[in-house]
Amino acid sequence: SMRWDTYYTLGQINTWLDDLVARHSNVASIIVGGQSYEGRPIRGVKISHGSGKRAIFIESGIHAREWITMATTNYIIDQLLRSTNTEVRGIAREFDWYIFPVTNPDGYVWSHDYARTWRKNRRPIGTEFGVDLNRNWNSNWLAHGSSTNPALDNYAGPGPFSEIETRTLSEYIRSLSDKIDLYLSMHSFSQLLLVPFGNSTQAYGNYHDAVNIGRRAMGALSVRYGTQYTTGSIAEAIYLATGGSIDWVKSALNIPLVYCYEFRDRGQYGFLLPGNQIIPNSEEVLDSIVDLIFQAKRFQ
Ligand code: 0X9
Ligand code: ZN
Repeated sequence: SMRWDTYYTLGQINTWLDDLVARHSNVASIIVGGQSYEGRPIRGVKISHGSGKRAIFIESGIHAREWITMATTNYIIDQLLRSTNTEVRGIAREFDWYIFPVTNPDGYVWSHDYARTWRKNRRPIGTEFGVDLNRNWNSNWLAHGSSTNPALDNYAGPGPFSEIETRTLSEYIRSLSDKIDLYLSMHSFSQLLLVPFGNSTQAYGNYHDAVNIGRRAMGALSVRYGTQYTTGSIAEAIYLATGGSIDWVKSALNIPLVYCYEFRDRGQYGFLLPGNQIIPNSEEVLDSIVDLIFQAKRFQ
């Protein structure tokens, strides 16, 4: 079984996930949400305690170096299947869960084997490598916080959805869009909870509800260890940045509640968050998801 004080390689995650799903085959199955440039499947797990339920979608690890996101998402999968806590068991049963811990598998492998702080995928572009998969979605593509220079970390790619990872995953998400109530995109670091959009600070549709629900959920997150998160739109809380997954999910698919987490810490360790923070980070994030769902039910 999984050790939660160390970061797993892609191979270790796959083996662990296969084993976990085999032991819970009545409710869990391996799903494939897309493909990578180097030919790896984007593997995930579906947890379902019965048909006809609304869905929650978790996308994590789109940035290769943000290792705490893959680890935390794995912990969430583990708890949804094995927790004895009443609330966690409740949310596990109430929704169909579609969870993808490593949406950029090529980049994750590269960050383990050759370059710990690699962010992008691994497609060769001339003499350079990699497109920022969180600038490549077809929502205000290239408008802000994105580069046309393939040498840079925020290179948006030659066009919207030019990358097989974003193209295949977005089609998979679209195929489920009618049933998704909540979409979560997991990143690190800075301790933020972001709502769309990345191109303007203007409020939209249910912006105020989304922010209020998010703020209360970050209150729930802080209870266990005192960790403070800031909630706001991408544009107001960090920087203008377009072509990200949550903007596309919100604008193209109209999913009601859409958030991007930026996990621990606030920069002391940054992307190199020590393994002994995997459990506390995961516990507080799961606390916040329980609260988000509790609120979202009242909101609908
Ligand atoms: O810049 C990003 O892609 C994210 N921050 S990170 O440090 N993890 O790279 C923020 C993404 C916000 N979401 C969108 N722009 N849609
Ligand atoms: Zn990121």
